[in-house]
Amino acid sequence: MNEFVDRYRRDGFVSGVPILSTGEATAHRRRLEEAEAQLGPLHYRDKISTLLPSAHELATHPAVLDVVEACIGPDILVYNATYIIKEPATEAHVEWHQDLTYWGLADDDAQVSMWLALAPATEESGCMTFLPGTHLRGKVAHKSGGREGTTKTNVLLRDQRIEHPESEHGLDLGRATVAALAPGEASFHHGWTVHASAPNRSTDRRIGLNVQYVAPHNRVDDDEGLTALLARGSDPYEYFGTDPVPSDLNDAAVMRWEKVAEAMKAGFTLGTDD
Ligand SMILES: O=C(O)CCC(=O)C(=O)O
Repeated sequence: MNEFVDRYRRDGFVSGVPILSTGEATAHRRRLEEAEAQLGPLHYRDKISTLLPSAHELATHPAVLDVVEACIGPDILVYNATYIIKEPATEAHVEWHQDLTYWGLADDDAQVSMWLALAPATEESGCMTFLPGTHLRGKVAHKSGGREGTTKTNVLLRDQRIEHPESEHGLDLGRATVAALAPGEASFHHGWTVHASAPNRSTDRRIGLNVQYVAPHNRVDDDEGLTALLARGSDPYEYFGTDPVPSDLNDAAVMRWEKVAEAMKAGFTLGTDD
């Protein structure tokens, strides 16, 4: 554990952390794909761990929470969870960015993002690539939108990106580290760590569950209506409302999820590019 956390603190990310066996990862993939058959596409849908028991189990998995605890302390809230899925041979990719740009959090270090592979995440299938040490630099100016007339292939909601990372921002892409993950392995990254991912050129889907954790003392500016789930420890602050725990997958559960996800989206509109 210490070795993982030392790497996290030094580089702003750690990858290849074993969480599930291959068989367990395959079983969770199957459960996701059954849910997709019932509900339609589930790529990049906020708060999915409030709807699907499989996502909830993974977001609160003890082996995940042990790493999260070592990064942000013993009190842990699940703030958001989304599957990020790249279909085979598609152009979907993620441009260089920092997660925290748009979050408006009070304590930048009291958060961490986990990405758990449920299918092979390789260089070919478009795994994540990180720029080590960039978490220490703080915010780099982003652009969002503003590319009229082109089909949006950047997965990120607002097409946000760090444009011209080397010439304008002095980032050294030669130091980029490819973080391949076998099914069942996870990476953890700090919200200021600059990262990206390329399109999936493989013949399989690339599927990851991305979960964002915050410590309860952390809060989002103007956090009216935001919710989270206490996964470990205690929350004496109660800045966040309480997320539901998933049970049966029925119409009422879907409606409840949609409402919670809507409130989450409102929180994400706070930040600015610069
Ligand atoms: O799934 C990907 O390729 C990118 C994910 C990402 O940007 C993140 O987890 O912050």
